[in-house]
Amino acid sequence: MRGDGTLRSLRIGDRELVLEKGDITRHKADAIGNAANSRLAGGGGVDGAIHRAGGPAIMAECRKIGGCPTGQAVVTTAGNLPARYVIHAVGPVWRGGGAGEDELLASAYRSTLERADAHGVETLALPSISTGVYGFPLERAAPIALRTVAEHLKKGKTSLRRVTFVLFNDETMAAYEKALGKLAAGG
Ligand code: AR6
Repeated sequence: MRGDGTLRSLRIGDRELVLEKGDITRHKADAIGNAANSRLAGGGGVDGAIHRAGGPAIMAECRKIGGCPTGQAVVTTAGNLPARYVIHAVGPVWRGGGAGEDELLASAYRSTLERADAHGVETLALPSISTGVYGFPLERAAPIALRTVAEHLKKGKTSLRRVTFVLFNDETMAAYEKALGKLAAGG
């Protein structure tokens, strides 16, 4: 814990939850998460960056799969990226908070973690789902994201050894550091 109550990594048994600032397309992990849309049609933000860096093989598989409901995730190849898989999660569009957004966001992360386990993934990188184009408030999304991953890492049966949130800008990094500090303090 730092003096201001923020934190960059948390050990959970022999597993680890880490925060890092950067571009997820450059991150080396067995799998990286994507913040996709339910048509798996590509778009802007991290989704656009992943398809640009990974090449057309990812979209070819997305087309075959056809779509993914909000709160769920699907797995494709990672194409030219330095990962084996991309796990495309569909977070909720923010509609003011009364439309089940919190639970849908937690569900998108849970589904991603379950898919990772199903593929024997040991190291997973995740973006901050829904907090860009989809408008989910960062201060509300960060504790949900971290709590959901921490709960999963506490489970006896998971292949995951390290989950790293790769956060694109200072604002996002600060919100997650604050939320991780609170989580570690039991909040
Ligand atoms: N690495 C890591 N994080 C990134 C990167 C990157 N290269 N690029 C952006 N981010 P967003 P959403 C951050 O908008 O809100 C797309 O069009 C960004 O700063 O990518 O779930 C999809 O096709 C933010 O913190 O995803 C959907 O239609 C976070 O990634 C829609 O946007 C998520 O922002 C999904 O919206």
